[in-house]
Amino acid sequence: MKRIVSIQDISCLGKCSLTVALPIVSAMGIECAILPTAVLSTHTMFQNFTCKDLTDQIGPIARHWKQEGIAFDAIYTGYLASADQVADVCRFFDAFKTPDNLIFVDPAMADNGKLYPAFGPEFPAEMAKVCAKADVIVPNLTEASLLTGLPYRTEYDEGYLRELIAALAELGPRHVALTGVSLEPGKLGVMAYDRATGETFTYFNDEIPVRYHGTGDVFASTCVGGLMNGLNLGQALALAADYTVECIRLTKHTPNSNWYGVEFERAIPMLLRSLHPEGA
Ligand code: PXL
Repeated sequence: MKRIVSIQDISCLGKCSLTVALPIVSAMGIECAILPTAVLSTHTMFQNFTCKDLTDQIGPIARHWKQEGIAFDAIYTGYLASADQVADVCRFFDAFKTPDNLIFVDPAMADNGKLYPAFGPEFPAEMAKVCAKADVIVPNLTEASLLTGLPYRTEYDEGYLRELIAALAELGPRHVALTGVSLEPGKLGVMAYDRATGETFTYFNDEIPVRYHGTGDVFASTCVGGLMNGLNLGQALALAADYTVECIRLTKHTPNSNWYGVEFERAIPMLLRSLHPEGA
């Protein structure tokens, strides 16, 4: 059985980060070890959230795992607690990277043109160091602009997306998948680029005009699960996009649900049917 480790926070309530990654990756038949970066009462869109930074646990946990001879098929990072934590996460990569495993980085730090409230202006440059070590990164447009210093635009053309992707690839990752992008009204999807082959991949669904917290984490977790099940990156991105859309479709009639995340649990049967169309 394949095993990954997911390095991100536990928001105790509000369906995002580890409370999304654990069930989705597990449902896809992959063991999901966790390295919590912080424990928060809720995600940071709620007022007055509590936060215990766990930076001082990363080194000791990594050392114990090394002593036990533990290895991972993928290391999947998301929301990090602080800029100080970046060096520890990079050291974790150096300790557990092998020629065969995958470093998957969701630089979860911003959306809708703004950094998340817990981060200061120095944070994107630190997150760029994490992205530099990745095989795959999955930023949204806001994160892409903060990582590269290019302007954030809500109206754009394909040239702008290609410029962002080229600048992100310059940071160092082999694959860049820009999420939440649109090239025609009513469609929303992903544009990916493979620096080694120069190939571009796009995948779009009909846009559902509602926004939920935590859908980036649903998308990233599904993509990692797909890759660990042997899908290529294009297939994994398409599966992740379809599942995320299905979660939104199932949630959109629930009143006041935006902050509480999508009802991803209800769409797990659809995810598994898509992952195993032959019924295995
Ligand atoms: O879904 C991204 C995320 C993860 N973890 C925490 C967050 C956010 C987004 O705001 O606040 C704590």
